[in-house]
Amino acid sequence: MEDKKKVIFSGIQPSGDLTIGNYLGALINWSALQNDYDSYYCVVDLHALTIRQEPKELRARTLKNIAIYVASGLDPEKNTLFIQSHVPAHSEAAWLLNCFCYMGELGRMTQYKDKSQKVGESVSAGLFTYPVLMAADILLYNTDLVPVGADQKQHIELARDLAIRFNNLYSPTFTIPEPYIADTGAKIMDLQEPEKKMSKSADNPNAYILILDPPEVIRKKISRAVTDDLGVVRYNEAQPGVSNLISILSTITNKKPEEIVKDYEGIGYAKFKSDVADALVAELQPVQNRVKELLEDKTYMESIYKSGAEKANYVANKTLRKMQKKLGIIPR
Ligand code: ATP
Ligand code: LTN
Repeated sequence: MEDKKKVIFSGIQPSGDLTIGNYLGALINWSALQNDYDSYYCVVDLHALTIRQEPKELRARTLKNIAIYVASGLDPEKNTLFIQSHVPAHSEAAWLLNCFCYMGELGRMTQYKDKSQKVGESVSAGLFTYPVLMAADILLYNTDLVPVGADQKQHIELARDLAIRFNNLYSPTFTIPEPYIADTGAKIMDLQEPEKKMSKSADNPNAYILILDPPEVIRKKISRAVTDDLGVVRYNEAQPGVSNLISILSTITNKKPEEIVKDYEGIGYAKFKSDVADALVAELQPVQNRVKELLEDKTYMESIYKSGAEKANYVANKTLRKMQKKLGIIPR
């Protein structure tokens, strides 16, 4: 019997090593959902190409990310884990959707505005149409829910708008996806400039902690994290650095920020920071050990992403054929 579980789709770009922002804002939420949904999790290598990549590093990181997905708790038997470029329907559907997306819509995307500012003159057309490829990723699987960090909400709105536009112009083709944004850990901030989101492509390595950072590096980065001179552990806008460390601890321990604030009444930043570092190390060490084991087992890794791609291709091609048929493209 076909089960009627709702469909989840999400992805992370292999554009840099994954940070605790990716882990606490995305991966642990994904694992919590795996028994109740039909889930597709993708390493979006084509999205990473919107910024220049070193081919050797892109290859290594794509595999490392699959290993991190599994090590963070995603069971390859329960979830479809695959590499975006292994499912050509994503590129084909993105072209079709490009023909329905307005320049104005893409120009309003804040991620594009931020990233294109950084790149300057040499900003690629790929970076501009990035959200259309993302819409294709999502819509091909009849996705109901897209678990992402808060920064991705605008892209999902666009995927919804494109789906509605296509459905109205032709006939119902796509499920309209909803963003799924967890309350805690939804946005982990940069450790040096806590007004900014922690990002794997930041220039200063002290700004982020990588999932695979060794314990001593994690401790050093937390001890150097920017705080303030108020000296009290409180969760509020006036103390973005401290509040970010509270969010991190809160997500790992499943305690509410207010409880943590209470726990640290009268206790200084040094002890607080060292507890945050200990919690992170304890959380990440088993993940790191498992990643190492997985990367040594090439055959198993290959079996994961190949069987994932097989299933994904089947579902994605069905949707792509529907789109093509409605648009007047002659079947192959
Ligand atoms: P980049 O720095 O290359 O733009 P990124 O680190 O923001 O990338 P993405 O690949 O864009 O990572 O995002 C993957 C997922 O991780 C998304 O769901 C995103 O919202 C989430 N995510 C990334 N950074 C954070 C963060 N600091 N806090 C919470 N979630 C995050
Ligand atoms: N743009 C996303 C990564 C991404 C994605 C997706 C997320 C690409 N395709 C489809 C969810 C669904 C980001 O997090 N930067």
